[in-house]
Amino acid sequence: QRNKTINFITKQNINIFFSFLTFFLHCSLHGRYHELAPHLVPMDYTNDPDVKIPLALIVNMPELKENPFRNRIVESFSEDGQGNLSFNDFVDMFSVLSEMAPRELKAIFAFKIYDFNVDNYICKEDLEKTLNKLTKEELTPEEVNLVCEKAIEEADLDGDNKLSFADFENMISRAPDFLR
Ligand SMILES: [Ca+2]
Ligand SMILES: [Ca+2]
Repeated sequence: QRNKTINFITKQNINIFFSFLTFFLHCSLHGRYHELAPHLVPMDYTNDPDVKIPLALIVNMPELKENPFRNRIVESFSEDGQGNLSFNDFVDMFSVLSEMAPRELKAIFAFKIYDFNVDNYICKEDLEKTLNKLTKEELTPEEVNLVCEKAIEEADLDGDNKLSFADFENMISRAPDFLR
């Protein structure tokens, strides 16, 4: 019996299993995508229609509704940069937000989310916005200022006073829970 089980777990079978898993994930996500905007999203996706759902509808999903970064999250996955999500963008977003996503991928999107002014750096203003969202503006401006200055000082490896992706990776490697 045991040998039979081991024989069944061949590489090919594992690949088939994952294609099925991906297929089912796509089907269930397509259902969710359709529900968000039944008037925009057709049920039939065989011809890959050029459909996008606006940010305002996506941020109301239960997974995002309570998240202080919901707008930034959706904007980061929006290929057109306006916050509209195609079905592919939508699938990408769910894949990265899932527990199973690789750490590196989560880091890339976390960086995009915190880079509010989209200049590929996290500067002090970006960090201030981040902190204000996380603390629901419970800190005084002086406290926010101090925390952000300190965080940049700690993580800024090349001393240009802002965080590149390399600096950012350095920062989160020292705080293993950060990406959650
Ligand atoms: Ca920035
Ligand atoms: Ca730097």
